Amino acid sequence: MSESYDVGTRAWQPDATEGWVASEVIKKTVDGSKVLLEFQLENGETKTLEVALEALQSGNSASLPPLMNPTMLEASDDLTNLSHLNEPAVLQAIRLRYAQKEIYTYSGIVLIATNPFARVDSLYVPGMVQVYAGKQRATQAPHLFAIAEEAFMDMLRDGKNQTIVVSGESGAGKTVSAKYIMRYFATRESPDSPGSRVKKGPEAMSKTEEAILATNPIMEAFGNAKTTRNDNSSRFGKYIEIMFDKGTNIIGAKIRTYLLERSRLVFQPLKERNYHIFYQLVAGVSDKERQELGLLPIEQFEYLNQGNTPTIDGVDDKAEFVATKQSLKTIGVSEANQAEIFKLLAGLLHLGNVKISAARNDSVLSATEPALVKACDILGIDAPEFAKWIVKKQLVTRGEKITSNLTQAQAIVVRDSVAKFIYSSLFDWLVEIINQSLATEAVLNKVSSFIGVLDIYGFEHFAKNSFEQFCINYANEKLQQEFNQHVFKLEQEEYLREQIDWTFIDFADNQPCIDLIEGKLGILSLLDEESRLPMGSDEQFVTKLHHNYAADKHKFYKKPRFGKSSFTVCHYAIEVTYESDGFIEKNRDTVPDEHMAVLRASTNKFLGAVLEAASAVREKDVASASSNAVKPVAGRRIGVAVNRKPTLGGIFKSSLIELMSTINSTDVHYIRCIKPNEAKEAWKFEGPMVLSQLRACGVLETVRISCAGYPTRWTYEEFALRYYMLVPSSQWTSEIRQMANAILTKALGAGTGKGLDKYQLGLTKIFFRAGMLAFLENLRTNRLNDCAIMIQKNLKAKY
Ligand code: AD9
Ligand code: MG
Repeated sequence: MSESYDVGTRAWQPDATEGWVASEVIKKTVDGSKVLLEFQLENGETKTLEVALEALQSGNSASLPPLMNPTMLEASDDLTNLSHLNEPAVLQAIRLRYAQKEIYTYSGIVLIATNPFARVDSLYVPGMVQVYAGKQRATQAPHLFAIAEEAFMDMLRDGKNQTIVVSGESGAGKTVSAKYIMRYFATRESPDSPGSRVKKGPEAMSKTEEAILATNPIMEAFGNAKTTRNDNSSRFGKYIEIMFDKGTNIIGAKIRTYLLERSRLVFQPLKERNYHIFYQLVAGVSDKERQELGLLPIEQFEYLNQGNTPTIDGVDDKAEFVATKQSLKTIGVSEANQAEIFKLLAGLLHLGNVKISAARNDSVLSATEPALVKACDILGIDAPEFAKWIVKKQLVTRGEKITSNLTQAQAIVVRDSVAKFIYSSLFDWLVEIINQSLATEAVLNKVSSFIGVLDIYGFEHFAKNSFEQFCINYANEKLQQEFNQHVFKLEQEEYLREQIDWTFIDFADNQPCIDLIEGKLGILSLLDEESRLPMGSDEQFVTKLHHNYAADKHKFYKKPRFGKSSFTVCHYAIEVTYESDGFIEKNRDTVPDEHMAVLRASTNKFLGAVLEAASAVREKDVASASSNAVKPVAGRRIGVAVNRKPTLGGIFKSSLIELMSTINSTDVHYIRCIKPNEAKEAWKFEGPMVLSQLRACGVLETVRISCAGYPTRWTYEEFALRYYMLVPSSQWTSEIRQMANAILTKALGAGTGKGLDKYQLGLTKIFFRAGMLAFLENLRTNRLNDCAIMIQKNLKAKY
């Protein structure tokens, strides 16, 4: 067997730059109980390895290099077909396929999509929808259309709602994939409609389908921005339900969004930008509007120039503005309302330019400061009152009002908090408008089932990780748990159905890590507690965390060796250390009451409507947040002025719980997007980077799960047809099971007691352990070679 590492055996050696490098055994020397293996590496190096004979025989040595697959399997379009299911083999399959410009590969039920960073037009031409419509997944090359089709067919067959979860790190291709999926549904003809399965072109789409597709440019203009990792990075999570009626016509859609990055509005790191819409606005308005809104060049707006990159290569903000306006029109936002939106945006830009000066420890802001006047004018708010509450704060203690001065830095924080609040309200309002237009009462009454597409930020691990990464990684823990349970359930259900002998195995459940974050005494609950103290601070928060979980009190928590202000969570993908700096402020996410009063008194009716819609959305969130509320910990003293406003962490938690319950009530399909290189270069594949993503998105974990079970399965017929030559022709029979048994006995020693740990006989299929397929293939190749030699000999003897 190849596990004995005989000469010629191919195996993987670790490599710092490539991840792994191929090698072959060129010499094997047995010396008593020791074996010396000599490898020739593909990169020209050689390597020797000494192992115990016993370890080699049992295959139980961690030091043995992982085996390579037979060449015919190496670039398999489904990883679960690989016989040796180890990390390097998985990586090799994806790498080889990518080199052949095949960006899609299955890993069982999961579709892995490796970003080409180049247009692959042939993959998405309208005719491609035809190729996948109405076909079984296994009959076509891997594609996201196949996953979309499968969801569609499942919905049709079972009448059940479906979800397609698209995940991956920033720039991996989630949003592009999600858009292609939406387009697939919009351009696929419903089965009971006459004519071809694919509509002729965009003109054949219904108004509703057009409107659904129009939500993409809108959401991207307001929620996407250039970051260093992606020129069009989504700064929010999105779940869109595409609604179908009984006849499987698309009749509407509903969008839910998660945690828009608020800080970007007021701060952008170097080489990054604010939300696209601002640059579109400045580039695209008419001269008249520019005059009215007092729009300055981008360089002169504080909120737009911090990243020092006003433009994006290959993007024409002016043209994009036209497209955004067109899309707004398509979903029913009138030009008058559009003008109101742009006015608000201009107001925010002026707000960012308000100069607050310092006088000793206090801040100073005159009600006649030009940018302030302009901003207040546009927003319809009272300038003196607004200016006052930017430089002062009011505390109410025992019925008494005490006003104190803010420092310059504090005043800027307050100014920015108002701007962030207005922008996130505008974003919520937009989502609400989209939903009002696409999920009307009439639609909701008619909807029979939906397919949800989740485009949500993947696991994040940077040099510095903050509150946003904490929330994002928390979301990924929840999704990972759902994924693991799903994969396990499916796997074990098949074993049950086939009635094979199987003890249910455990998997690395991440529930304890989720408990650490969202549990009764979890990190979010301690964060809320600290956020509600008037004097709550980031340092105190971390001290409490250390006190509660450090020193081995919690398996998934660590106190970092250096720095008092950080804490480490052991996530399923990797350990992440979070800097507590800003956690409290971001979690509170509040605007001072005095400012709320000023805003509510605005004469700008549109602003009033935006705030109202946003507060309705918030109230809904709060209602569900308090039903999952983090209750104050009994016996703990909570500060005097306990503030019961919902926190961002609390709202995020309840929206996640709601999302998970939606997803759990649907059938789930998975697409894992992989970013193959950091530089966003076309067709470049960096092994270590891909490996770490495969690990983070759970592909390697599922591979591990498969290895623990019986990953290869053949029907009796498939098996007999492929391997009949392994038994003498005297044993050949058309009785398929008997035939299969004969082969198994001959090849794998069934009946000798050794068989069971290699395979099991199910009702309709034979289940093989990992490695068995490669072994059988080897036997088959040898047998065929022998035959060929024999035939040649016979021929020679004859002639
Ligand atoms: V983020 O978490 O929102 O920052 P995404 O959404 O995962 O990220 P996105 O879909 O925006 O990434 O893709 C990034 C870029 O990769 C795109 O702008 C395209 O230039 C490129 N891309 C992604 N998928 C494909 C594809 N299937 N074909 C060609 C692609 N290019
Ligand atoms: Mg995206």
